[in-house]
This record gives sequence, C-alpha cells and structure tokens, in this order.
Amino acid sequence: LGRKGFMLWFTGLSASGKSTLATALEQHLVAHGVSAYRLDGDNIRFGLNKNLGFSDQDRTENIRRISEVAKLFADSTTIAITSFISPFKADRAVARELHNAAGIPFIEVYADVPIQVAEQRDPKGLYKKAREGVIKDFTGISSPYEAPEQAEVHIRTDLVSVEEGVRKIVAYLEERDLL
Ligand code: GGZ
Repeated sequence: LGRKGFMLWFTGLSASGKSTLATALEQHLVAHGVSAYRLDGDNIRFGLNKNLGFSDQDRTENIRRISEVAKLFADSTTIAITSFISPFKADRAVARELHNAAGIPFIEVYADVPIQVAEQRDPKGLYKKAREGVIKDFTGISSPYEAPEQAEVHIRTDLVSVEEGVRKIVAYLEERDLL
C-alpha cells in the first residue's frame, strides 16, 4: 500500500544477459507480491515499434517511445523494467531526464560483458552474420555501444550468476528504500 513505481533501465550489448537478468528480477519481484512489468524487444519491436530498424535515428526513436511507455507504467504503482541495448548515452540521458522531471526514480542497470564473450555466446548467430556483413549496423561490430559510466548498478554478467545479479539489484533498491 502506498508503494510508488519506479523505472529500472537495463542497458547492454546483444547477448549481454540483460534480458535474462531483467526476467529473473521481474519474477523475483512478482513472487514477492510486488507489481512489475517488463518491456523488451518481443513486446515492443514486434508491436509499437515494428516500423523501426537499427539505424542511429531509428534506435533513438525506439528508445524515445520505450521511455514514454515505460514512464506510464512507472507512474502507476508498478515497477517498470526495460531491456533494450539502448546504445547511445544521449538517448539514455533523455529517458532519465523524462523520469526525473516527473519525480520518478530512474535506475540504470548496466549488464556488462566483454564483447568477446558476447560474440562467443552468440545465441542467435547474429554476431556471426554481422561479421559476414549480412547484418549491417550491428551493435559492437559495426555500430557503437556507448557504455554507461555512472550506472546505479553495474553487473558483470560473465562473472556473477543470475541469482547474484538479482540479489545485487534488490540490495541496491532496498538501500534506496525503493523496496
Ligand atoms: C543490434 C540487433 C540488430 C542490430 C537485430 N544491432 O540479441 P537480441 O537480437 O535478441 O537483441 C538484439 C535486439 C536489439 O534491439 P533493441 O531494441 O534492444 O536495440 S536498440 O536499443 O539499439 O534500439 C538483437 C536484435 O535486436 N538485432 N539487428 N543491427 N541488435
């Protein structure tokens, strides 16, 4: 009762483990009776944003729309969780400012992994296709990823387990009195 929503913004390379972490966190919260809702490529890029590709301009518009929609969830009593590469610092800063201006806490979670590890994981074969030039403008290969320098939570997904990652985020939220 009286709980306020907030925004948990995951950022990281393709195959960084951000969606795995975001999903595990959402399950943890919901299992503890806390309302949370996750936006990711599956429910956004195939719906609201299906007219957008991966040019710099389209990524910026992708992130802009996601921020606006997530803000609506976070403005209710729900914890909004987003899981997108969101490669550009400026776009993440705009998303943060949008939430700040509305008095909604914005917590950036960096799912950090060396690109070599992400490329080795390559669960969908996308890095291979990017190397072959079949996929153009691929993040980390032929399109930039601007790593956050001041993320509220920084998780090396190749060094800690999913459970440990969830614990780290939960500990941060408890410390901030958000949980
Ligand atoms: C990066 C791409 C690309 C290109 C398709 N660059 O690992 P995935 O498959 O499941 O997650 C990636 C997803 C990235 O979409 P986002 O909306 O998160 O990107 S952004 O925030 O930059 O707008 C990947 C797949 O889409 N994918 N082509 N060229 N990722």
